[in-house]
Amino acid sequence: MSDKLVQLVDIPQRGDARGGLAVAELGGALPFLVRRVYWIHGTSPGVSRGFHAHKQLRQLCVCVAGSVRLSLFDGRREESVVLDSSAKGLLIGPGLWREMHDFSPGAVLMVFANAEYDEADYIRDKEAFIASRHGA
Ligand code: T46
Repeated sequence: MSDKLVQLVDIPQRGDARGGLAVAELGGALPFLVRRVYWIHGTSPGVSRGFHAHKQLRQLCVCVAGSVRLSLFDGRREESVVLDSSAKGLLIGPGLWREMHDFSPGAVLMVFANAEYDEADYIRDKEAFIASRHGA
């Protein structure tokens, strides 16, 4: 079994001579029912985003244009994953501090989530997040 904090999954490619077509389907790349989709775009060079954890939310992140680096932290270990292909998705479960860095010009990060937006699901204080992970 993998000890990775997050899981990279293949997004099936169904393109042909006309161009690309990528599919995220329940039971395929998507292991949960999607209740919300949002996309992050137009992030200025040098700007980082995220800096929070989710208590319950599950997400599949696909960089459909350009590239971005995601940093994940479980309170002890940190992992960094560069997303630069619409053929790869990053599954992020709850309880991980996430930051997004190094957006390329024109980058678009599409996020499929298993719940509606709920600010109460966010932990935006890193010290509080670390304390919660260490049972404090
Ligand atoms: C995450 C990373 C990967 C809404 O009103 N509805 C929404 O569905 C979302 C996602 C955000 N918002 C509001 C809340 C804030 O006032 O939009 C504003 C920006 O959200 P936030 O600062 O959380 O955005 P990011 O880019 O730091 O983080 C986002 C997601 O919020 C978050 O779930 O895991 O992308």
